[in-house]
Amino acid sequence: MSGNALIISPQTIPDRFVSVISGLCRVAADLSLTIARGSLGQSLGAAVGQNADGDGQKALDVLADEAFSAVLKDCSVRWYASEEQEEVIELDPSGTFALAIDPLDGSSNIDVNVSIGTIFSIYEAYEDPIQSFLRKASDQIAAGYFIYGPQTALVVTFGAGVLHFTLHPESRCFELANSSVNVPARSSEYAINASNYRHWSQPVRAFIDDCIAGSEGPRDKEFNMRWIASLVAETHRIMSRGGVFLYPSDGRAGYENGRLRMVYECAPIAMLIEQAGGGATDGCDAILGQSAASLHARTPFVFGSLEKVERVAAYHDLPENEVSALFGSRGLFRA
Ligand code: AFP
Repeated sequence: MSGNALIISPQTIPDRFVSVISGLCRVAADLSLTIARGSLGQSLGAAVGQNADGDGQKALDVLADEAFSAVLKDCSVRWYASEEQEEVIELDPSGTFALAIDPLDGSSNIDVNVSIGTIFSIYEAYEDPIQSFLRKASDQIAAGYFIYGPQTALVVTFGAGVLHFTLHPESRCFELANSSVNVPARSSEYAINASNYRHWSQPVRAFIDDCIAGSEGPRDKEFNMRWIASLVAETHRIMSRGGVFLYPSDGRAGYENGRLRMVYECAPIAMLIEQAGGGATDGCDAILGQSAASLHARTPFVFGSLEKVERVAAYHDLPENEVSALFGSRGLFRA
């Protein structure tokens, strides 16, 4: 664990969050070194079991969860909800925060040197542990992610815009890189796991069909596609150059509500994206207006440049005959 060196400029963080953000940064700075050592250290991508929901757990998932929960005991966090823990854990009975976390997102990329991340969400703690998290996503008082890539960075919001910090490789401090991150309004990039095409609903297929049709279809312009399979890396790209990300519900067993988790993946990303001027929905309705039915509940997730997210919702409003039509006869979006 890093010493007590200054890890982030306290004047850039609202006073009440300095302790919890500094604690998160200390663990993230150490994780970035552990990840950078790759196979020179312990086997980070080794399968070590399953989490509460039956998802495969990698060594780094468990290591990250243990490191964050240990540090957050001293950061005014009363309730700790993690993708790697079945139930909510009480860390500090006198704490004021309820913190939800995906300690290590993108596990399938650990062994192939692709960017991975940590996602966190902070609420005021209620007396009741589970109700502290099963509430409107708009109740969040802070949200952020760490991305462990060519740079290690923290992107965080406290409800008044989005801040971007970069971990300085020599000083090991997170230094402010951008005090006002905004999602570019215009982009020609979409992100979706296209191998699931046959499982998607018709509106999602129609939206992607029209992107693929490019300048020969109703969108009348060319598009590019990306899929990294690390939500944090997709988010960081969209924060930087716009675009739209889709992980819709699909016909596969267990994917009726998509793959991504409401409490510790979609709600925090939605807060960040909306604070940066973008949009975040379940395909139709804003994520921030919704609450999870259970701690590990999944939700379909569409986020990015506002105009793109609104267009995806519009495809869901198309009449059946239009959304099923080949792009040439799609009424709403004829060029
Ligand atoms: P893992 O952490 O299990 O690798 O899942 C990562 C993730 O939750 C999210 O970060 C990706 O966007 C998404 O799953 C990738 O899902 P597919 O593997 O189905 O493309």
